[in-house]
Amino acid sequence: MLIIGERINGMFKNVRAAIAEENKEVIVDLAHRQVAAGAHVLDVNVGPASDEPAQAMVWLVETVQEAVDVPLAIDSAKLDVFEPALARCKVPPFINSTTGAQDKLDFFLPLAQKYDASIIALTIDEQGVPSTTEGRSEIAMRILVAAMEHGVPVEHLYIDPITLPVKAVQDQCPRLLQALGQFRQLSDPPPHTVIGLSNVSQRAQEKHLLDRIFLVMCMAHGLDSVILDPLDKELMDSLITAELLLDKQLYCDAYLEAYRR
Ligand code: THG
Repeated sequence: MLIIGERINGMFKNVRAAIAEENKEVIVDLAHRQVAAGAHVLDVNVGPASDEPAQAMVWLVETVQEAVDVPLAIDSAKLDVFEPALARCKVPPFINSTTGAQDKLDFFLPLAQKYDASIIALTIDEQGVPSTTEGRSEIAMRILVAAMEHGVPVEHLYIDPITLPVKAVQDQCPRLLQALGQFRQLSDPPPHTVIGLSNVSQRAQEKHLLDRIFLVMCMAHGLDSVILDPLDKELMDSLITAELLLDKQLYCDAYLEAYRR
């Protein structure tokens, strides 16, 4: 399971303040703690409130790279944020994210190719988020074909079926699970799959329980990468246990400890 740490995101108040004040300490601490807790990749997002997002992202990228040497996932809704940030990454990064819309694919796939980046692709297109599983698979297939045409290998492609809050759209949860299964049938080898796990529990009271259970359900449907809070120890214990029960780790009584070592 590829673990992408979500905590360096301007959506969090302390991170938003740290970016505004260029306070490196908060960012460096979050980078160290997430990697120590098991993150393989760190997502970096300046948040929707930044007025100079491209500049803020460059600062974040440089600050995080002073602390840790894991790959970064450049996470932004604004196109002009990407190239300056990607150009400063010391190890091949992740682009988070393109969609299946043609103009986005035309913009992001050449960038992924140029920077040897992995790319997360949301199954959304000009018409928005499809409500059916088949709609998600169709867009995923279009993304897969476009990636091949641009010389982006399938190993670098992470399809994201888009996780919506259970509180708002409950029926999307089983559809997402179904979509994860279908994405594995698209090619051989199949593209990776990824979700932003915490989306499912947004504004819900039982946030941690929802995150844990949904993660395990997704893993059972083939999810092989996830954006989550690695500082949530019970969540990480659930992830490690699910890997064990899916026969991805060798059993021993002290498997939690063994995994962390
Ligand atoms: N897919 C992809 N990238 C993504 C997402 C996705 N990036 C952003 C997001 N979704 C994943 N990251 C987060 C980070 C925080 C939260 C959710 C997803 C979150 N924060 C709490 C909240 O809003 O309730 C707490 C905020 C706070 O404490 O201030 O839930 O789906 N590819």
